[in-house]
Amino acid sequence: EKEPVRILVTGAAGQIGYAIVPMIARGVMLGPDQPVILHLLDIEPVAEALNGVKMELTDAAFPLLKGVIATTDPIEACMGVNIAVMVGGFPRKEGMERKDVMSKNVSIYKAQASALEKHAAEDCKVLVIANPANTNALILKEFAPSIPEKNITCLTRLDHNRALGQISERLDVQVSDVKNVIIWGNHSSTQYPDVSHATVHTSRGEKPVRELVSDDKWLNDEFITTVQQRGAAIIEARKQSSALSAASAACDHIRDWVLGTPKGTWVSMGVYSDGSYGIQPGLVYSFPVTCEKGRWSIVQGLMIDEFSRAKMDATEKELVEEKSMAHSCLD
Ligand code: NAX
Repeated sequence: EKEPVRILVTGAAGQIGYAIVPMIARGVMLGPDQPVILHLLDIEPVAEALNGVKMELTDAAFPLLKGVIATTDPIEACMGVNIAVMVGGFPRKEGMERKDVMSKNVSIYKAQASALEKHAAEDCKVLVIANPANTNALILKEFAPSIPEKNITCLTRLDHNRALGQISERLDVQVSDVKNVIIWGNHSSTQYPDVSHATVHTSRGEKPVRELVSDDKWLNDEFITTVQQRGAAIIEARKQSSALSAASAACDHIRDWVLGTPKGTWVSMGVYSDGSYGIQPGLVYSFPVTCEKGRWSIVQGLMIDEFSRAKMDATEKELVEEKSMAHSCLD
């Protein structure tokens, strides 16, 4: 039997936490033959609820689950973890300015960066989900200088999966037959869901989405805004933000990162920019990536037309602004 992998979930008493821990314990994230030990972190006011989650994990008797640590101490939570899924954060409440939310989250990510840097396993892979996800990941990177920048990512896979879902509904094809959409930039409403290189598997081979959906107006307009605004549409419908789809996307993100992307397929991940596609280095920006042997690399050489360029630049600009806002919160 394989050695168990230690997985930290912060914000584990919250909505996404409640959805993701059973997925991890069932092997959805790392496969059906990989034992896991869950490290659950949340804050003191919800310590009792966190303990309730631990009780339910015991009651579910998951064969792959070899242990659960539920704690409000970030150091204990980070000890020896191989994977860190950072869901914990301060939500935006009515009447709060963007800067106030930023300030709360930046200080959380600064503190947790140090705990991870000091106590996580060497080569720990980090996925930041809590918003502002890209900028929280950037702060974590800046305050954990000994963690390789390649190991710090943020979640845009939910947006990626939403784009696949929209194309599949529009063309009435299986979602598993659609691939290679791209989410560029920020996990926010400025993100750019791009179908320029996306294809659908058909009985006549791989066909470009742009050929099958001949309605350019829909692709360049409604499709993009639907994906950008999907989070708000879920809140409107459910009166709570996306949780099961976010948890599922987080499992997809880690699974593909650790176990590799299928040949000929790429996925979207928020990663530290190396200047690819003219995006300024020093931002956590979502790119198309392939993964192999636990390492991601940005897909190179895709043709970018003027329409795409403008949208990629707009979301880059927002990330530059978020970065400077985050730094000004730390001053
Ligand atoms: P919840 O408010 O249900 O859960 C958040 C949990 O974090 C709470 O239990 C809270 O006590 C805990 N927390 C707060 N400060 C903490 C700290 N310092 N250390 C540890 N835990 C702490 O929110 P939920 O719906 O689960 O969403 C979590 C985060 O994911 C939010 O920031 C949300 O905006 C973000 N999302 C990001 C998505 C993405 O695609 N990147 C999509 C889904 C989601 O909206």
